[in-house]
Order: sequence, then C-alpha cells, then structure tokens
Amino acid sequence: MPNRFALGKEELLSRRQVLKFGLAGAGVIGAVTALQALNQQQVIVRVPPLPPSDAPNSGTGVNPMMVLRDFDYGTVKREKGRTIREFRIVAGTSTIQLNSAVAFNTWTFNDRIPGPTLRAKQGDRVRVLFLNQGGHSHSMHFHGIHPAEVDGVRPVRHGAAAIYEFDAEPYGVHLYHCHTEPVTRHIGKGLYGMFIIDPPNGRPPADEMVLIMAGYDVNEDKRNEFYAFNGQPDYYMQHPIPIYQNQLIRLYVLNMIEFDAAATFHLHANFFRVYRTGRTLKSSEETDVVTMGTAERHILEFAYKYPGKYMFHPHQDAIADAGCMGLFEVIGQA
Ligand SMILES: [Cu+2]
Repeated sequence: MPNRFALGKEELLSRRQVLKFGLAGAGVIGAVTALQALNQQQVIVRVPPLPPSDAPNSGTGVNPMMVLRDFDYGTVKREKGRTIREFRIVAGTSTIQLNSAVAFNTWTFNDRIPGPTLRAKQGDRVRVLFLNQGGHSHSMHFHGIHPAEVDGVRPVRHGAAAIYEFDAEPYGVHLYHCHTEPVTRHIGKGLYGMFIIDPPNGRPPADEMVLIMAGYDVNEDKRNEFYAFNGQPDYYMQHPIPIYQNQLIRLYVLNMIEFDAAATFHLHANFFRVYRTGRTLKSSEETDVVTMGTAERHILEFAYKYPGKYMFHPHQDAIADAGCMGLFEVIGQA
C-alpha cells in the first residue's frame, strides 16, 4: 500500500496546514478555534498530516479523508447577546463512482456525501438557510429539540428556500436528513449529515473524527448493494486513516444505513468507551462492538497501544464486505 501521507512526520494541525490542504473557510475557523482551545489548556493533540489535496475524490464531492475532521461551525454572529451560527445548505445532484463499473446518481447537501458536519455549542442559536436546487422536493429534518414549525418534514420544492432556526439542544451527537417521502430513497441517495452539539464546557482534547455508515440501493430493490463510511465504498481500506499511538481518538459514529435493521461498529485489537448519543460526559460502557439501529449514533473514545494497521467495520460482515470497512494506521511514537 502506498505511503501517501508522510506518516513519519509529527505535526500539529496548524492554520497554515489547513489552508494548504484547501479546507473551506468554515472548516478553517473550526480548526483554528479548536487549536486555540487546545493551546489554552496546554494539552497537545497530535494529528498526523492530512493527505495531499490531489488525493482521489471519487465523486462524493469531497475527499473522504477531509470529511473526517471537517467541522463546519457556521458563520458566527452575535444578536441580542446570543451566539448565532448561520449555515448555508444547498441541495443538488451529483454522480458517484461506487466501483470501477458502477456509477450512481446521487442527491447532495453542499455537493457532498455525507453533507457537511454542522457543529454548535449547547445554547447557541442555529440558523440554517436551506436552498433546494436538487430537481425534486427536499427538506432538512434535524434531530434534537425544537418547535414543530422547524421540524423539516414539509417538502421544499425545487427552486425554493426555507429557514430552520432553533436553539442548539441537547448536547450530543445528532444528525440531519431529508424527510421527504419516500425517506429511504432520499437518505439512500445521499441527503444526510452529522449535527454535533458540544456540551457547554466542551470535552477533553482529542483527535476527533466523523464516521458515518450508509448504504446505496442502486437498483431500487429496497436492499443495499453497496455500503460505505463517509460516502465512498472501501475508501479507508485503500487509504488508511493515520493516527498516532497513545493519542486519544474521539469518533463521532452514525449509522445512516436504510433497509438493514441494525449495524454494529467493531474496532480491531482494541476496546473503546461508549458515550450513548453523546449525551453523557462519562462513558456508560467499554466494549469492542456496539450495536446501532438506523439513525443511532455514539461517541467512541480509545487510544492504540501498539503501532500498525487495524480494521474497523460493522460485524454484519456482508455489510463490511460490500464497502463499509476501513483501516486505522497507527503511527508509533516514542
Ligand atoms: Cu429529499
């Protein structure tokens, strides 16, 4: 396997580096904010270098390696003493190459699958400006606590816009998705993303990553023929995720697989602490397999004791075999 990430080098995720790899503005702000928070706490989170920007994109609209740590904190405003986070989301269409033979017409939020990882802090006001240019009616339904009128179940027709505004509560790891009928199809074609609400005082510093499991029903038989983490089948098998030995890793994991009742998340050669739905600051259990029904999500924390390559995948092995599998490459450090 090609060593494309200069794995031996030890670097922090600096502003310069983020810019070099071309993350969008909101992501840069997020990364820098995180870095400043880390500096204040005098705790160093070590994040291996990101892959080169010419890494394969494969039609998900964004390199899956970028999806991992690309947190969109929105445009921050102050109104009447409150923090407002404004997000602009456009629904559109694209095509993804699922393997060398199969291309699939997808529906996207901001030209990517999964949609952007939206992130706020509990108590912020979230304002989502949604424009539908997707050719069909779509909507954005957020999990969390909010009034009925912003629940996002009303279809927004092609060419129209909607504003979803609500308080960010409760803290945890949530999701959003299109809620237009048939929902299985709208989610299966790519209209979903993660919505993280941080606790008021945050969480301990860690190398944080997003992993979303999803399926593709390419022949519309209500079964998935392909599966993936973060949009692209088998991407992290071909491009292992570099992490450092003994570094605390915090995964935000979401199961967005339709048609299959449940999927587990299994990590090789390690155990992780589970924070169910991200709703606690103390973990409820320690395991190496956690079961997730559709739309369930958890925060998982671990560190690797030994260097090397380690798989992660649902232990429904047919799902894993059809593309929902990846590798961490643990880089040793003295
Ligand atoms: Cu839709």
